[in-house]
Amino acid sequence: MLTDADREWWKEAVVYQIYPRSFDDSDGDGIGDLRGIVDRVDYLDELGVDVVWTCPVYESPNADMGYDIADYRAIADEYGTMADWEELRDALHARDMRLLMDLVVNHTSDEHDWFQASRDPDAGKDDWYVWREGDPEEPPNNWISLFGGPAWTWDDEREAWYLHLFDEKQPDLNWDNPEVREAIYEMVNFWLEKGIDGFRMDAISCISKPEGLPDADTGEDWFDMGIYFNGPHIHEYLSEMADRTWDDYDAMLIGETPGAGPEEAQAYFEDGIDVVVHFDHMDVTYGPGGKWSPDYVGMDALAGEDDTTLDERLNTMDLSELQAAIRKWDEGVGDGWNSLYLGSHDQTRAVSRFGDDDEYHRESATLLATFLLTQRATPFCYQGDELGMTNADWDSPDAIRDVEAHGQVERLLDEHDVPYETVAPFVRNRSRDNARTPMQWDDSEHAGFTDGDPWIQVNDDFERVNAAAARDDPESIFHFYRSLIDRRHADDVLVYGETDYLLPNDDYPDVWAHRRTLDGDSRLVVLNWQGEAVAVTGLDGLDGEPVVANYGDAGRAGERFRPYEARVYETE
Ligand code: TEU
Repeated sequence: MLTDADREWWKEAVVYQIYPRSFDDSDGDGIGDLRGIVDRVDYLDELGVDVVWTCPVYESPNADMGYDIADYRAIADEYGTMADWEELRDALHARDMRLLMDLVVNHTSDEHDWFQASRDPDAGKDDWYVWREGDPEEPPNNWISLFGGPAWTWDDEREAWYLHLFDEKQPDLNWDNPEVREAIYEMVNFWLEKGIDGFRMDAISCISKPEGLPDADTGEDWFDMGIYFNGPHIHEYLSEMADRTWDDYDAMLIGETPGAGPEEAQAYFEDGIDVVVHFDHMDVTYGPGGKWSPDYVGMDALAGEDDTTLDERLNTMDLSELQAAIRKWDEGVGDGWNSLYLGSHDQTRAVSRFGDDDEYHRESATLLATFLLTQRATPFCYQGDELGMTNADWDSPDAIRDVEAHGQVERLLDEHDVPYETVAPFVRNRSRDNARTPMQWDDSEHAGFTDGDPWIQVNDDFERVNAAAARDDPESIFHFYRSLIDRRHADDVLVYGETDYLLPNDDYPDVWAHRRTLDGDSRLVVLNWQGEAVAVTGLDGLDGEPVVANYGDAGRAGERFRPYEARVYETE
């Protein structure tokens, strides 16, 4: 029985993620900004989302596009002013939406005052980062940065190594130092007092480092989970932070917790984190070698195959693996709560990856919407996914903006003696830049994103895929999202119901079906996740009229499902 005590606003919310740099540019410098978001608040309201999470807009040299923060309390000039931020907060609050921002505290920029002071052993901050003395030719251990290359950089000024799990311009803070923690709590309280409604805690599982910084197990799988994540003091520090900061507020805390499984997540929930963000369902399209390994497709194939075949091969997915990942978290979440996303600023475009962005663009994008919005997890919609934005072409390495893609492409070209064109299809299906091309507002120049030169290329398909066209077309992906968001808001079964996983099975490897049940009421969700029609027999409840369907005609009943057909039924 669902009681009021079970309810939480952040469980019932739909989150919309904004990458400010690429959302809307109000002043013609080619970079999206806060005023641009203010101008689009009505769009967000029309879509019906409840929470807006913006990626970093703090002062930053942008080595990692704002995830390298130089001043936590200042808005970068290119994004506007603190007054603009306050206006955005007020505009959202006036429409009953909440505003979250990234809290990036595993590392700062190397240009942050704290790091600059830390380079000088006499400036009183020598222990604020993870420094090691030693031989300038030999890093303190074998750790590798998540962006490729060693995780250590030698600093000539201090004559010591500093650790960076990400880019060399993102030195890791030393959380073992109480002064560092204190400074972070003060900064968090600064934003809470300003009326922020919560945080998405970036790479939060990385903040506590293992005692003695032992070598990682760099066998074939260099990404040694045990070493990088969930360190020995993580829960001590997080519960201390909760106690000193957000425990006094009704804030939503989203923990980005790479390397944590559902069991580990229980401890994060106890620390006061409301929802966790995991990556298991993202891994299903990567192949055994991981995101940036071309091995399972093969370098020769990359050079030889046509683009469409390559796009398919690089996004091959076993639906049962996807279900296993979702199910593992749904069944393992315990008293906690999951989030669910299909796209983010760190991923390629959902419809290109999990759907068919060509022949079945609308059908597969709306199938993905149905998947996203009918699970027991707070759904996150990434900007542009509600329009079915697609992966772009990256014909020249000069078009690449992302530090990860640059690093990994350099490594690939080094390791395999091939020209850039060979790896370009791989970039198209892996680079985070795909999610960062400008939001497509209309079919005017630069997709209506800017009057200037966009900081990153606009996707070629903007004349077809854009918000103005989508708002005009009642059958659009946008309106499908909008009405499904409405439905979720009105239906406790879709938010709180328990899930039974029905398909895929051996007979239907490409059909997804699940049933949500709450207090005797249930919803059946069936998704034909393939470009072929299929007759699905043996599922109870397909005879009636679906309450959600992505094919608008009378044929949307019974056992026959057309390519990427998605339906939801109310069943007993
Ligand atoms: O990402 C943390 C993280 O685990 C990344 O390695 C992520 O898996 C990777 O981007 C996938 O390719 C967060 C932010 O979301 C990301 O944008 C930042 O670059 C990173 O932290 C460093 O702050």
